[in-house]
Amino acid sequence: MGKQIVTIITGCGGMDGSILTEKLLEKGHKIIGIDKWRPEGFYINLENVVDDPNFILETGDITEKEFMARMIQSYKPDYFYNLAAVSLVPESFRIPHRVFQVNTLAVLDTLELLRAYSPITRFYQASSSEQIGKNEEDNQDTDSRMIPNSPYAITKLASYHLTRLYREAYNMFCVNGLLWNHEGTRRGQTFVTRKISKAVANIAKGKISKVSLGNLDAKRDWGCAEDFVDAMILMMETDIPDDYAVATGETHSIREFVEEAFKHIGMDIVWEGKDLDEVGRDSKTGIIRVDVNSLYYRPAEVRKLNGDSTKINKLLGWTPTTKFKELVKMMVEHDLND
Ligand code: F7E
Repeated sequence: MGKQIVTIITGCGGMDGSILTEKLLEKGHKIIGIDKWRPEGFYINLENVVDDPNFILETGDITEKEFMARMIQSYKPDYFYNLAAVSLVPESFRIPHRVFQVNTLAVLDTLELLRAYSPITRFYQASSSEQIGKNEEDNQDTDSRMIPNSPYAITKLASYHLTRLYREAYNMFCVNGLLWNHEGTRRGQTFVTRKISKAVANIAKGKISKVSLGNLDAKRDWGCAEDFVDAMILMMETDIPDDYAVATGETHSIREFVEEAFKHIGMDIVWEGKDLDEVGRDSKTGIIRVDVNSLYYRPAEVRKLNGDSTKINKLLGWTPTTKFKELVKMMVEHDLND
């Protein structure tokens, strides 16, 4: 039997981190999961793996260099997936300095530590379609002009280039997964898709009467987290390190997501009014089920994202299995049964 593969995953308790942990445990890896300390019982997404003998949870903060040095020096991982981040875009307008520390400086420190102590480790950086920002062209990919439009996007763009540079300058195996929005039943409820699916389910259960949202006209290319995690693994297991765009190629507005989600509880939403006065009513009863609250507007918005994953499809054979309609259905049904 060969040596067991050792993999560090930062942000292992998040949506992507927990899915990746499960998939790599199935492949026989020993997983060192790094996440911030949280009160006992809070790692809901890790329920399936906490008792696995091949899973070690290391609580700590990726901005603490001594902690990260200890992780890298003691485990000397074969693979390092950096999925930890402040990932909610509005948060980056509120606490930009902290977001730079987590999303950029910690990445720089990690790359430096790997270069010094474990240069053969393969490194994955969770890059983001938000980096494309104000560039609204169709079929965006890694070659698109990047015009980041939030502190979050700027931190991710800096880390994207650091990752590319360490690959080119030091010949390290460093890859960027430029991932468009990806969602699922483990998605946090502050992100718009899960906020909607959860609210629709709670409306059906009679727990709440409506959901309040921000910009209904922003468009996103939403894929399924499980598919996108498969893409990460492919990028890390191929021979040549590179950067890849991962998207479904379909783009839909928040408004369309709302309409599609309500259909699953038998409601058709009809819109009336404009901007902050817009509401969505149940077509049968006239009851307001959606309204708009300026609280959820951002100081600067990314209006349209639409990715093109031709490169990863051609080179690594990746293709999305779940697109918009199935994704909405899966999320609403899950929340209805919750
Ligand atoms: O917003 C609009 C909002 O927060 C999507 C992160 O994973 O994907 C994600 O970033 C859109 C925006 O995701 C609400 O203005 C309307 O236009 O679900 P979101 P995001 O900002 O696109 C990228 C790829 C990442 O890398 C990020 O880490 O929906 N919107 N009303 C709303 N958004 C939220 N959160 N809440 C609302 O009530």
